[in-house]
Amino acid sequence: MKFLPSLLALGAMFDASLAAPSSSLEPRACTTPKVRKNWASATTAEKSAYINAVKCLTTKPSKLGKSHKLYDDFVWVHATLFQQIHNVAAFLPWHRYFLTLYETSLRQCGYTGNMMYWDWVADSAKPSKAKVFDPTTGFGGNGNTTSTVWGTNCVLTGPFSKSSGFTLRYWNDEVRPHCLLRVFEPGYPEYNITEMYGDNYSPSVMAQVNAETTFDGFSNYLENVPHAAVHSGVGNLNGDMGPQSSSPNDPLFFLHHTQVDRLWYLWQRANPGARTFAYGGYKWPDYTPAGLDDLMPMGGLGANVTVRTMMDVNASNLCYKY
Ligand SMILES: *[C@@H]1O[C@H](CO)[C@@H](O)[C@H](O)[C@H]1NC(C)=O
Ligand SMILES: *[C@@H]1O[C@H](CO)[C@@H](O)[C@H](O)[C@H]1NC(C)=O
Ligand SMILES: *[C@@H]1O[C@H](CO)[C@@H](O)[C@H](O)[C@H]1NC(C)=O
Ligand SMILES: *[C@@H]1O[C@H](CO)[C@@H](O)[C@H](O)[C@H]1NC(C)=O
Ligand SMILES: [Cu+2]
Repeated sequence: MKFLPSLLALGAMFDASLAAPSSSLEPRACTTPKVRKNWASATTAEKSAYINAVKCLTTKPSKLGKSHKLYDDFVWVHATLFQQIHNVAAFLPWHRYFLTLYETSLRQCGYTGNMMYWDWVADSAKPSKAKVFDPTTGFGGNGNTTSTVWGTNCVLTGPFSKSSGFTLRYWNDEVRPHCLLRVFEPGYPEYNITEMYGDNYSPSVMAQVNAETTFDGFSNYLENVPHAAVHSGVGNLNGDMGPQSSSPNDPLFFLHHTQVDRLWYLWQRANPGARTFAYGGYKWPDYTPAGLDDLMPMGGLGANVTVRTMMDVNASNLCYKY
């Protein structure tokens, strides 16, 4: 293998010759980060622009060349990669990347705003009253909970209601067309179960999550307690937001995950020197230690990128703030 060093040297020279001195090839600095807003404080016009762009995704062709719409690409990729991206170190950076690809698709549908988040910590005492569930300016409310048969709990109000004609193609990774399904957890005070499991994402729980000082500790706590409780609280077993690999079926998924991303960002910013590139835990499929140079698969929705590229939201490829 004597030839290796010289080949590597040649490669380096070749790279140097490609890097033209023109400053136009330099990545642009992130001088004006895009601001991701709280849904609850967005204007009615901003909310309707966002919702119209989501509906537009359901009319555009698949980027994966599949016989479903662009919206379904996001559901499909999340469902098929599910085990690779949950309960592993890449949970937070993978979903950060997924959100940016979704935001790019919304912009291709004419949306000029940024992703918005649902601050469920603020709404944890009475989640069902959250503005995201508003029947006219939000994502509609609960499903019809008359029956417990799968497929009957259709959302009755708002832009994604059954009567709006909004339909979804997948349930987990199977083709099972259905209306948008939600089954809010009603809460059972006698069993200490709060409405939509809100006590799992209260300010006091979030204070405990934020007190974690390692990436691994923070990520696992955030994923398994507040993040999981919001999924179950909105969807339960028969709703799209429940513990389903197809949970991006519910357009609220993306506001939920923008909040998860924001909580990570706030944790990073609480100690940027130590935490911006703090990463650790285990990776799929062998559960060996994870690292910043691990590649994250995106199922063809975007290039496979390293974890490192998703750590700093102030880098030119992300360039946003909360
Ligand atoms: C973000 O990047 C810009 C340009 O590189 C820099 O001026 C600014 O200080 C950075 N902000 C933070 C919060 O790191
Ligand atoms: C709710 O579901 C029940 C049973 O599936 C059905 O009979 C009823 O018409 C539904 N209600 C509405 C408002 O769609
Ligand atoms: C509910 O919580 C209270 C206070 O923590 C506790 O005393 C009670 O035993 C709990 N009830 C049930 C059914 O778990
Ligand atoms: C991305 O990674 C997956 C495996 O994780 C691989 O099958 C696929 O070919 C890669 N795609 C690209 C464009 O490199
Ligand atoms: Cu997920």
